[in-house]
Amino acid sequence: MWHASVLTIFPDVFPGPLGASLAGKALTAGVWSLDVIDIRTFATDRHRTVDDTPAGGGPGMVMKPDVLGRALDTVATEGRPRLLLSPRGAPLTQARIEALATEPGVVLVCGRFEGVDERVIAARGLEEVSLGDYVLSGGEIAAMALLDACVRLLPGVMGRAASGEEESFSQGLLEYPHYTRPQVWEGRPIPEVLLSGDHSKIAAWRQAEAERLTRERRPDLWARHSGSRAKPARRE
Ligand code: JBK
Repeated sequence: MWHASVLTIFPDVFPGPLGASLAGKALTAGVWSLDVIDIRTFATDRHRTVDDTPAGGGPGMVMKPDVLGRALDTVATEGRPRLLLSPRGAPLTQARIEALATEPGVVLVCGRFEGVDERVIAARGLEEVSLGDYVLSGGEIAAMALLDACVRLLPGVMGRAASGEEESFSQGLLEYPHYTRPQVWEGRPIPEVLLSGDHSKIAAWRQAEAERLTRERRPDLWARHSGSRAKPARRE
């Protein structure tokens, strides 16, 4: 069974929204399992200290390597990658999520404070991965996002609806626009082609719309998509 271990100082926030979604049903159904490890239980002092001031000075606090190291050493990793959710990591992509979903599972470390002592990252082989270039107050929400993205790919979690979506994403394009009844809403009609019943015309329209949206909104994705299609090199 695909197995996730999450190390956090806020164990109560798990499974959080994962418990309500498809991922939650799959968890109950035994498609995957989740164990949440409270890092604080590995502190040894009276105050259960998990952080300390940064060496060299400066603002904020740093997660102590000894406490996190002990917590990690209780997790039977068994071929699962150990990931630290961190803005310093490589941005997660659908391709990486697909790879993680085919692993035996993941071990996720949620950082808090200004960071995690560099030595425990090195000593326990933590790979930093990021949700995006913005500041969160900790890795918990990022860990939930990663888990949601992986779990929906596990066999039997989603029906056919998912596969189509994935296909369009792995094509490297944004989704085409969607419509449903009523046929006219607040004076806005559904595009005529979608009511034509001409399936090849509909497919062509959707492809063109997906390409237009990607060009307009995500020039980065568009450059990769259009650059990756085998086009004869232009000679000048
Ligand atoms: C960020 O995964 N992240 O992107 C992440 C994790 C923890 C703190 C952060 O600020 N961006």
